[in-house]
Amino acid sequence: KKMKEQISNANFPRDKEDRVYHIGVRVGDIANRIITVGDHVRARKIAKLLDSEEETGHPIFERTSQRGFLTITGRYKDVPVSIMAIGMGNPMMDFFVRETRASVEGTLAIIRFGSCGSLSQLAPPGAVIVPSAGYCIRRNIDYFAEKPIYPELKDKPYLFSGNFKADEKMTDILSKTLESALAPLESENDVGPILTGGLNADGCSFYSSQGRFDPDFWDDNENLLKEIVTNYPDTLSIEMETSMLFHLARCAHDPSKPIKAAGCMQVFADRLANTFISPEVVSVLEPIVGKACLDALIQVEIENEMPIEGSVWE
Ligand code: R1P
Ligand code: URA
Repeated sequence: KKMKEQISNANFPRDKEDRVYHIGVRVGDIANRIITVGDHVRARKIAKLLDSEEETGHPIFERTSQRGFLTITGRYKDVPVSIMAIGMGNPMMDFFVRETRASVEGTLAIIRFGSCGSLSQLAPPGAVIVPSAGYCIRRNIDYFAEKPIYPELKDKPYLFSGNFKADEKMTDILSKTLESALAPLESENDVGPILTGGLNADGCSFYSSQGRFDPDFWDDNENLLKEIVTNYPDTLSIEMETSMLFHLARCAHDPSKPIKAAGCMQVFADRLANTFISPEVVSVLEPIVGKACLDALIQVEIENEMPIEGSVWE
């Protein structure tokens, strides 16, 4: 039987070859410019747009970790980029951002390309939202506990965080790139519009903390969508990772290693009209948005991009 590899350093675990524990990569495997998505299928579709190995003379790096993180690194229009699928939710975003930060030198420019629910009539399924900031809505499990350790936390079933900003310049580049990519399609397909500048909410669940009703559980979330509008009337989108990305970008405090982050989400669920996007619209929209994300990503100014060497590039 194959022995599991020895891991060193319980504080920030890595294997013998220096790969971080959950995403399974090491320095040289990830580019400074990254597109992150939830699902592997979307990541692989975007990866088809990378320059081919024949064109570049460099292999495209690909690794799926035991924990399901997928990293694909290559070049797009000659610029090194990575496409990373991370799964769902704030904890996965935390694994991705921290372990990626530990595996790349210099500035990180990260664009999240996700899907979301819409809380605005201006953003039906097929629209794309480019938020300028985001906050988190967390289920307050103390509200549901018989004996909370802190009784003062017992009165609210859901807690709202403050706002965290996206990188302004990156958001502007992304928005413009999306506008010009989608404009030719908007009249004939159910795609668009692009909405830039509202707020994104990350729920800690797809269900209770996004105001979905589930008869099998005690959730006390009947007023949650109204509370969102009261607390943050500019909210356009609700999903599960983008605000966490903005939050962690703010908390990356080494000035020589900043994280610049922006996000765009295709609207899958209209939470006001209770409708969902069709697969046909996704198949038109997703490749266009994916390409626009790559085109935006390579325009971002990066002061200290890693030299193109290391395991991926040899
Ligand atoms: C839920 O269906 C998932 O879809 C959204 C949410 O944030 C959550 O991860 O994004 P992705 O399509 O990128 O996964
Ligand atoms: N992703 C979410 O998290 N929520 C939605 O409603 C749709 C996609």
